[in-house]
Amino acid sequence: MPKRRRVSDAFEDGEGLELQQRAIAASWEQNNNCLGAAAIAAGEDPGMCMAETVAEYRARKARVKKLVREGVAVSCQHFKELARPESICKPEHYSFRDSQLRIGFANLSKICAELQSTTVPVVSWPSPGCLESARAAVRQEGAVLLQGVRRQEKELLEQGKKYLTWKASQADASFTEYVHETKHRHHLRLQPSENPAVAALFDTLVQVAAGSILPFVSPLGAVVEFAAFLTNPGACGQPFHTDIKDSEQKALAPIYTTFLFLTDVDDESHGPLQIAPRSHALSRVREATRTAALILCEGAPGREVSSLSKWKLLPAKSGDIAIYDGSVLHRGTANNSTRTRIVVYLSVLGVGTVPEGSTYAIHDSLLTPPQRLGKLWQGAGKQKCSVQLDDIAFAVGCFSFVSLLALLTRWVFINSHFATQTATVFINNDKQETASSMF
Ligand SMILES: O=C(O)CCC(=O)C(=O)O
Repeated sequence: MPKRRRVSDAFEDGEGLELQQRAIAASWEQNNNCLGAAAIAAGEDPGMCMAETVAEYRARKARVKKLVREGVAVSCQHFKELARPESICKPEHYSFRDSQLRIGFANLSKICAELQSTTVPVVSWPSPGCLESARAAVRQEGAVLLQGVRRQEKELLEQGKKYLTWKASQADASFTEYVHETKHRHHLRLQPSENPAVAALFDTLVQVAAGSILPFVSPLGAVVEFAAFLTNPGACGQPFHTDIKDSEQKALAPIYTTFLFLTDVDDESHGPLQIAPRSHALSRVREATRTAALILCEGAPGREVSSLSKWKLLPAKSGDIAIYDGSVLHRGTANNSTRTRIVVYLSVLGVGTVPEGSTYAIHDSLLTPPQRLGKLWQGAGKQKCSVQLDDIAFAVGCFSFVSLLALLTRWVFINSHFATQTATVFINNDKQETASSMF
């Protein structure tokens, strides 16, 4: 009789990992304290599902949002200066302006055709000017895939993968977060102190985020998400969505997510991340692009449309990193393979009014006090950071500039973690309109 494998045996080899993932997926379906338990029992899609009760979930979300609003959000009032042409640091704001709601049919067909052949830029790392290219891609297209950026760190990637697999097998309410298309997916809040590999992954993500998107969020940009996604075999594709809601509010702080792959995503069956280029809030063609994207999805944002496979970030090897703007349309696609896709990610919120909609998948300990990118980068592993010297000078410059500004004003309270709280004013004077959400 063949030996029955136990979940705890599963770390030994690749097959074990796969077996374990299947076991996790099965137990997740049957045993968690799930809002959709009745739906599951009836064999239906559970919809919103998590390992905590509704009351616990609401209380935790209220707490996290309060901490983000009061602890992380920073007034732009004193950083107006940063927007001056001579300044080295120009933090961005979302602006849901767009004049393109009446696009006209001919134009729309043209945009659809163009969009179908558009891909998310891929930047090889290292390569001359890779940082500038990455920033330009995020600004113009809403996302970038950095190929090669951390592929050398094989041991860390392997340790991270094993630890997260183990953690998923113990999923409970204290670290399980909501995720779209829950079935066969895990979304786990992390904290650096829980495991050395998680701490090292946090540092890696901080270094890459600081090296690339710091100019968009300023050194005051704060970590508002640090979590992992495990997408098991059998997971369905998510609908296209944005991580933040459209808003009439002015000077909304942007969110950027740095997404590190711990497993290879070689082809479409492995559940790649898919992103609609130019659909982010800072895109000049946002509304037209979103309309076109919906048309191209044949009216169903979760539908698999072969002509849009160019939007899938492929291939992504373990150690590659995607960076995307939280306002861009994106989704996790179906995992039709036998391989679990494992990703760890960090999201950073810039300065301005806190946007609604983000899951804010973060452990409380990272919000008390808030972890600011400038300070984190100054501390952890700056010496290891593979960014160019001018970026170091840039960040240090920004940091000193902001510090000086902060010291000169009575309004700003500095504590040892560089936390500030004041009223909200905005930097850019762009007219802002609400654009209705398509998806
Ligand atoms: O798993 C992915 O590729 C994307 C996940 C995502 O966007 C989400 O769950 O909100």
